[in-house]
Amino acid sequence: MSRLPRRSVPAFPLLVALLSSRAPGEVATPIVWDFESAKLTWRPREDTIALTRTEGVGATEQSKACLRVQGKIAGGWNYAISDTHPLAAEQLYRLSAWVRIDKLGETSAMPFLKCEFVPADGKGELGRVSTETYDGSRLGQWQLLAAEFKAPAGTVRCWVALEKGARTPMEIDAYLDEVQIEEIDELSVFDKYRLKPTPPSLENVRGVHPRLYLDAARVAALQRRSRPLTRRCGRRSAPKPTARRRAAHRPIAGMTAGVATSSSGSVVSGTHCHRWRWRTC
Ligand SMILES: [Ca+2]
Repeated sequence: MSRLPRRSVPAFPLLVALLSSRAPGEVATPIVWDFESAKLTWRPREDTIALTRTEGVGATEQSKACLRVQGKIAGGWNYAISDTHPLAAEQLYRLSAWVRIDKLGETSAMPFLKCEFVPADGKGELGRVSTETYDGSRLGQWQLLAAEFKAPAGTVRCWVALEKGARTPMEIDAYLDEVQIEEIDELSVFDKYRLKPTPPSLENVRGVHPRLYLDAARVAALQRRSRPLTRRCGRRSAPKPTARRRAAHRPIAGMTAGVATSSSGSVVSGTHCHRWRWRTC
């Protein structure tokens, strides 16, 4: 009779890990719902919504078919949802989809796509990420909706949905095409706000905390600028420090002595907040 090993190794997780491992530099195959195949893997959230694979209508030149989403729905968050697919935790992805909305109910919100993250046991919530909403000023036009994200820790699978935007009754007649989730190396959102080129004045202070700009001379200059405003309000000096005002202008928690800025951007010096000059006027 053979003896069992002291510590048995779970075979299924090991098999999944081996199958999902990729060579360095190898790009994962994107998850694509292009609706070119007759097999439909999406389903409506309620029976009052009809999903129809429609040929001859496509968002791109290569597309020969797409998914029509049509009907009224009484509740829930989604018009239609996809099947689930594997997704790697803590990997960067880009979700994109072409959407064309021909008709919306008068009280219907602008739809968008979302990706829902699923844990290994399928229970609980890991969260979700949404694309921007469809631009209602361009009804009847194909629009590319997208979102970039990092799959949260614990993510094993995901599914995608065409979202209503609220749980109230809504009506829609729309088309969906080329829905895709692809791996990316970095989030492009940071490039959107990056100055090209960076002005020399900012380059000189790269890595310096903004609060360090506030030296005594800078604070004095800001104080001088605030005085004319108090005079215009007919108040030349600080209001009498009533108990209510003292409570409202108590030192900000965590502030150290010296000069700093509050979370709202007000200039703070020592233990006195100069925000009262604006608020009392
Ligand atoms: Ca297509």
